[in-house]
Amino acid sequence: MFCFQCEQTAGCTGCSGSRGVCGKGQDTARLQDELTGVLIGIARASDGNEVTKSTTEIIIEGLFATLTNVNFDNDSIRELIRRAEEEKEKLIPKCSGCGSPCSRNENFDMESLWGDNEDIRSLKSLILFGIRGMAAYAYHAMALGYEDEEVNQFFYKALFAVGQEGDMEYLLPVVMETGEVNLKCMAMLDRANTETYGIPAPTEVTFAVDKGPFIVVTGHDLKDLEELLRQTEGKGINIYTHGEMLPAHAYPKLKAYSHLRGNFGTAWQNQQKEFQNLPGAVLFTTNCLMPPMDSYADRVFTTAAVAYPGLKHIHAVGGRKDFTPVIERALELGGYSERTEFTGINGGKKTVTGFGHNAILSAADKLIEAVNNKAIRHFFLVGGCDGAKTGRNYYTDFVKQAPDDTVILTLACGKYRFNDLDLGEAGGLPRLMDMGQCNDAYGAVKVAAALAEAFGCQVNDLPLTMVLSWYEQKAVCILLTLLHLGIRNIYLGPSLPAFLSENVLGYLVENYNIRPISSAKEDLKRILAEE
Ligand code: SF4
Ligand code: SF3
Repeated sequence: MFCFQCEQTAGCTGCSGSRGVCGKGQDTARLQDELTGVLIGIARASDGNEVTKSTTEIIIEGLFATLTNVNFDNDSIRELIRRAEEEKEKLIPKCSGCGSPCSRNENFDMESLWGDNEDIRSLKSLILFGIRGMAAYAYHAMALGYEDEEVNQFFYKALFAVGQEGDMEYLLPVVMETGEVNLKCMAMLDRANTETYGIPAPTEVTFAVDKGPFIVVTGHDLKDLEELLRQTEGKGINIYTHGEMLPAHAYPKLKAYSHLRGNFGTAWQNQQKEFQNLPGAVLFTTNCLMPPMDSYADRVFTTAAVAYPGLKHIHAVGGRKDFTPVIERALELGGYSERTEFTGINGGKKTVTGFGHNAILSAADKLIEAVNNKAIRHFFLVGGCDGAKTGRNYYTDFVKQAPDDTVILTLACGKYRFNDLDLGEAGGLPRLMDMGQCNDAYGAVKVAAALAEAFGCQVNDLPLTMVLSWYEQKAVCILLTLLHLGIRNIYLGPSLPAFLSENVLGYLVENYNIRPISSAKEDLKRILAEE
């Protein structure tokens, strides 16, 4: 196997041998490559042939399934391969009986990509990993009935490019277009979430678990959470968010369920510790799933693109999901016998979420005034993924050491490093504002654009610095979106992606001044000195 798509890749170069650092086995990695190869085959076969809704669905599902920490289950990947082959066959029925094959519609062999010239491999990886992340967002929007033809068409274009012989001149524009289209995709998901569940508003969320049966829901899919809330109503079961599901508390239509009680646990990499002997059931709607330990595997359920051998999967039948097995397991386990307090990483008992772009921009006047009268000196967007590697305490240190006249905007699961801290206020505004999930990077872009307009400058001239942490492929598409918008001086950590070749990294540094993080103290000093 060869895989280097995530930040924890072995030796900062690539996972090989029998198992990746994430626990993905070589057989699974090979099947994921095979699936990607068929998806490229579909993109090739779509040239001149009309695709249907089901063709695009398998592309989106197939890409999502290959994201880090989503699908470890060979049988379900084989089923995706079967469905993908079937869709391809529908596009090119004549080819199956052809006596002189031209290889134009063949599946792609991913080995040829992994063994390619390192710059080509790097650019193609940026495209492929970027669309894997984007597919996750398109999938959530699709679940709520939202689609965008331009986004859908781009999946074919990008997959085609990955399978195509091409130089930097051909591939670089596709890399940048991935960022551009991902912005549209995140905007679509923002519309889907807010039109379905209302505009998020700042909401306090506690880390305690009440007495009695409960279910912990993790991942990014609000539709699955809503369905579970509906099915557990009046059953004496409480629901707790976990990981990236935390911002769900801020949506009016989800908050309206009184049994959506609080948040359990922190970011994904702590799950093996936090779920030990948990007296409740856990539902994974997306990444990040870690191989479950025996002490809790019998209470973990997966749905949608997530799968792991031996874990019970909740399938959609006729567009509906029946969560009865999860509910029954939660009732069997019974929960804690009394209210049990937990804390965040820094000992805090609660957090506040729900500072989406609407909430922040509704306080725009206050914010502008605070900047003008120097009550707020600088904004930091400290956002992105969390992860297991040491060195990520940089982000906690950074937030703790940021001066009192600075404001921290945050999003995604990396915020668990500091979201239980009480940072007080600056200019009458909270100094720490949680904008939501990783896809709410769209909101951060909107806020930055609105501030630039208000101050009559470019986003790069604002007193705003992005300090990002990456782990998986959603962070890749978000980074590409920021680059597409021309945002410079991004601080990126905890380490740089293994799939950036020296030349490609050189290009990004030269054109966007991407900077690897150093120490919180040094970086803060440098950023504030450059103001
Ligand atoms: Fe390794 Fe990450 Fe790939 Fe898993 S997803 S095999 S940890 S590079
Ligand atoms: Fe986290 Fe896995 Fe990326 Fe949506 S849940 S941000 S790592």
